[in-house]
Amino acid sequence: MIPRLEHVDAERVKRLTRELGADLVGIADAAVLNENPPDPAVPQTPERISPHCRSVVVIACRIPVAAFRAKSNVAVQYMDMVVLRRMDRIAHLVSEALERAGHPAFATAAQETDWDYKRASYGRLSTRHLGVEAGLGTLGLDVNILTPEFGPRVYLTGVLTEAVLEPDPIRAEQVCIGESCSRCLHACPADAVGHWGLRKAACATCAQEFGYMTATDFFADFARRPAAEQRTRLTGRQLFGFWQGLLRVVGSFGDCPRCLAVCPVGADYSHLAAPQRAIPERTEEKVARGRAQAEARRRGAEVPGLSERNIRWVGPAGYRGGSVSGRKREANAATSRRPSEPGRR
Ligand code: B12
Ligand code: SF4
Ligand code: SF4
Repeated sequence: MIPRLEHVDAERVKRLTRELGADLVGIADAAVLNENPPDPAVPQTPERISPHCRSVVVIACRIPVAAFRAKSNVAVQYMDMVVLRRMDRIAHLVSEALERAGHPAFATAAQETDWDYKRASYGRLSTRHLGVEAGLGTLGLDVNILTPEFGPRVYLTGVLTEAVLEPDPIRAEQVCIGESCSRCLHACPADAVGHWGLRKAACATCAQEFGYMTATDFFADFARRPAAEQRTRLTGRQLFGFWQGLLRVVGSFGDCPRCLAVCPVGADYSHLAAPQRAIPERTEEKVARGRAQAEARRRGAEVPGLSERNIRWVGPAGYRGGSVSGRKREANAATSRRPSEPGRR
């Protein structure tokens, strides 16, 4: 059943969105999003999708914390898909309610990328940046959006509407603890986490095991093989992976949970502090790199990820850790820092 909105204002729209099951919701002003594209060379802006959009209702749904306590990544991989479907449904219902109340609205595609946007490496909107602009969190060292409630363990989408809704303020404080934590860097199996940046192709080898690049590589190789070898490959693990991906999307993205699992930010981390304390992927070299990055930050060295433009989404006021959630984060960080000392894994 489509829910009804008698009057349309920001508070009512947010209340309805929460009632429909969103864990977090905020409003971003479309004009501000148009003025601040994440990458100006390929502007992911509402006006590029619809010139009539005035506001974006930004919705975040958390990934159940139990999945990160499981023995393998399979639980997170499946939950990712379930959460994304639920989130799309909430966004659709919100857009229907707005439209029936007289304000045209539609939900954006949360996971698709566009071939014309940096050769399919960008979505039409960057939903992380939507989240930051709607005041839900800030980008972390690993460029995930971190929220005080659930850290990075959320997926996000947006409802583009012609309704003029009061926007939420962007956060000036950095939610990420920063270089002194570096747990995402230590845990990354692909060693893709940079200094407020990410090597995406490296990440994709783990996060998209049966993704687009794996599929094109497989078929390019397949075409070169003699018939007997082709027959063997038809019964191999990779084709099975692509089949599962087509069937349930599982495996084509959202495969690697490590930077999400180990991040100590978020009230939900209390369930993860013990099982995620030790980081098996941690190496002395990664720890040293994290320390060098912390030192560079202290010196005020130039860090591209903290450029004048990018700092907007990282939190220009820096990490303060003074809020209630901040104190919790600091306590968690203290727990998590202990095992990072070499020899104490
Ligand atoms: C494509 C994509 C990927 C691909 C990219 C593939 C490729 N080869 O390019 C890869 C495989 C990297 C990927 C991985 C993951 N993804 Co992904 N992905 C997306 C998607 C669909 C589009 C991203 C996009 O448009 N980005 C836009 C650009 C401008 O943003 P950006 O690349 O982050 O760049 C900005 C900064 O990060 C910074 N920056 C980026 N790189 C660098 C490098 C340097 C050196 C510097 C200085 C700065 C810098 O500059 C930009 C301006 O601020 C989004 C959904 C969406 N529509 O937004 C999900 C999304 C970002 N992914 C998500 C998730 C959860 C993941 C994974 C955890 C995997 C998983 N388990 O699902 C990992 C996380 C990796 C990480 N630490 O960031 C969530 C993020 C949720 C969150 N809490 O942040 C999103 C938002 C999906 C969703 N709908 O919720 N993803
Ligand atoms: S998703 Fe995995 S491979 Fe990608 S940055 Fe996070 S930990 Fe690294
Ligand atoms: S693990 Fe630590 S450094 Fe990485 S994003 Fe989370 S708080 Fe920031």
